[in-house]
Amino acid sequence: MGLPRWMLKDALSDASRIVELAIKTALRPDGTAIPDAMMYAVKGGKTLRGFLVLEGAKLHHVDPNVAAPIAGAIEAIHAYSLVHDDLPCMDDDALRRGQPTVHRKWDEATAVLAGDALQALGFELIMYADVPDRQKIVLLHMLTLDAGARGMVGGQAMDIAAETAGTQLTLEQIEALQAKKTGALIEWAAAAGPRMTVDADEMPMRVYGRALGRAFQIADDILDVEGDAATVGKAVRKDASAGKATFVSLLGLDAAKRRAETLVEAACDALSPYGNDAETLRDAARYVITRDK
Ligand code: GRG
Repeated sequence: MGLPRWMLKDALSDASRIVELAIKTALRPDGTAIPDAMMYAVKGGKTLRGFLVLEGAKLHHVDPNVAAPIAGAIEAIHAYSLVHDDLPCMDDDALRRGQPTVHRKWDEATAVLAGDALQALGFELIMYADVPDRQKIVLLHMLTLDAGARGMVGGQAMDIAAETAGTQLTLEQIEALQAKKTGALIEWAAAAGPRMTVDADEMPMRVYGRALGRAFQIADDILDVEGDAATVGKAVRKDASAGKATFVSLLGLDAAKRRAETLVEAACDALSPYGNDAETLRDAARYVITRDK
């Protein structure tokens, strides 16, 4: 079942090209390192979130040129989160996407500022999308919630608090943390397509995005155990060495894999109102748990 793998690969590399162009177009050289550091931080990822925006838009008959700034927006916010997550005061990582992290290539101040500017750019890019004003406000409002203290930042803060708490999190607590830290942006990206149009039902894509986000995070935990740093493009075995509770440490590898598979089935089922038109999104869900980086 499913489409040939090259079709998904092509869709992901198209998404990278579209996202990079949308971001490059909005940047202006200013004699500082910030625009270059921002562009550097955007490049080299899988562009899963940008792809979800573009594919969701296609499913709702929204022109890719209209969706491009919105795909750029979510990847700019995602890139900012990675730049800040890699800082010495957070995860202190030297490698991201197989390249030196922004604070290693430039310096900490540049990484903080490039991350700040990428976050602002995410909101700016939504303003450029040629969608009805009401839809723009919904997209912006939901992004403030999903990226901020009630979403990704809140999840990151819970994660940091858990590291120093002395007691390990339960499975339910890990799920709640991850729903914010990783899940919120993925769900936003999946819901963006229907939100660009006036009367589409956003629920199927939200349910898909929520299940996909949960599967994605379990796959990330599995990659931390089974992955190879050169392929993953960042340090691995970090969870175990930090003594961190994850799906893998609490459930074991096999049960974690089964859980991820069940979530992928749920994600695919949520797309049934779209029939065969959603096959690329179903492939993306399967890819999320079989990826090696
Ligand atoms: C610093 C505010 C702030 C938030 C950081 C998302 C996040 C919150 C931290 C990243 C830590 C991490 C590795 C989380 C696991 C899931 C995740 C977001 C992985 C990276 O996403 P991919 O695999 O990355 O889509 P690419 O490089 O492909 O874009």
